[in-house]
Amino acid sequence: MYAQMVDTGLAKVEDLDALPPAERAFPARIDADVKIEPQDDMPEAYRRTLVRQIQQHAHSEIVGMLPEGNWVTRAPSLKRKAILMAKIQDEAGHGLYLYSAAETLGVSRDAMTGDLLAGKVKYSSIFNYPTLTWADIGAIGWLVDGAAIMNQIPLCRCSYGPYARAMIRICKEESFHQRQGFDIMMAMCAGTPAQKAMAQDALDRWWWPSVMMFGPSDAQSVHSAQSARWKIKLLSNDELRQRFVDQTVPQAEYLGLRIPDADLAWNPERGHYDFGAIDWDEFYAVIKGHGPCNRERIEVRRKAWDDGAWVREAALAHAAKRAARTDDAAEAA
Ligand code: FAQ
Repeated sequence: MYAQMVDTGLAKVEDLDALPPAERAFPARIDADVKIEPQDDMPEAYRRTLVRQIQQHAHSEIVGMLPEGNWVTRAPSLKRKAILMAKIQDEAGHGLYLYSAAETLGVSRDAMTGDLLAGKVKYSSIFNYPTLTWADIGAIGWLVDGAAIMNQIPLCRCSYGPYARAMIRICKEESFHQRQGFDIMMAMCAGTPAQKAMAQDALDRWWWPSVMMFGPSDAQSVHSAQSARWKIKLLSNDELRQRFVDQTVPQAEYLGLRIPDADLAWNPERGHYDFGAIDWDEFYAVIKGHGPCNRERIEVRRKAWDDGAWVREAALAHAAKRAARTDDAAEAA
């Protein structure tokens, strides 16, 4: 549903003639939509930007499993439990594709995890909010996966090959996730008044954090201009946010739910919904580590990393033994 609907927004990059000849090759490739591959020459700043964004994205997928994992044991039926477990497993897979894509840029997974645990890199603000009721699982699928798809479809066409290719499969799976969330919301909205009230409460709490997920306004976004020039970003934070609002409002109407924004109104001149002011103080507090669940999320990741140390050690020892056996066999032959 979603994956096919999002315009990828490719744009021209810059005036190549204005650059010294030695610096034209890279932007010319970008301009011609030739993918940049790991072995290609690339400006160091391009590499660093990708490492930052892709690892932040990977960490988000992994940390994003935690709010939902909280509900595996409490899902209301066996079927819902199985669906939720499959979704959470998908998110783990997304994290792995993305860590692998970042590794092609010469950064190790250990280093990326170290940076996350040391608070040097971010993960998505949205995963610092708690999941209080089952309806929150519906709201996450509907809104958070819906917002993630809106942002990620253009990334399938971004300039870095391994990232773009990883995003194709991720987007297909996110489409399924969005539908399962909407399905939970439909069931709750067609249920008892108490269930519908629970769905409304989840929308009330998840709406604004979902709108914030797209990042700061274009005027405040520090990386956007350069990332757009490199075709890492094909649509701006505000463009994507507007598309998300436009697409989601009719869905809320279909569910019979009210979006918690008194200023939300269709603007026929713009052909878009106008919406109210975003609480940027809240956004910046959350990304600086002061959201409701930041500390808890990092503690869980740290424990998982520490508890898994013996598995990594065993896997390395096993790989070393196998390599030694292969060498011995080659020498004997
Ligand atoms: N949260 O200059 P910009 C998902 C930071 S996946 C935290 O605009 P940029 C799947 C930004 O890093 C969700 N930090 O930055 C799922 C920068 O700080 P830095 C993740 C944020 O990179 C669903 C500073 O603010 N998706 O949900 C956020 O050009 C359900 C200035 O911002 C991706 O990562 C934020 N929301 O644009 C899983 C997509 N926004 O790094 C489980 C790929 C901004 O200088 C369950 N990433 N910041 O310290 C992107 O598209 C971009 O990186 C943006 C930010 C759009 C997120």
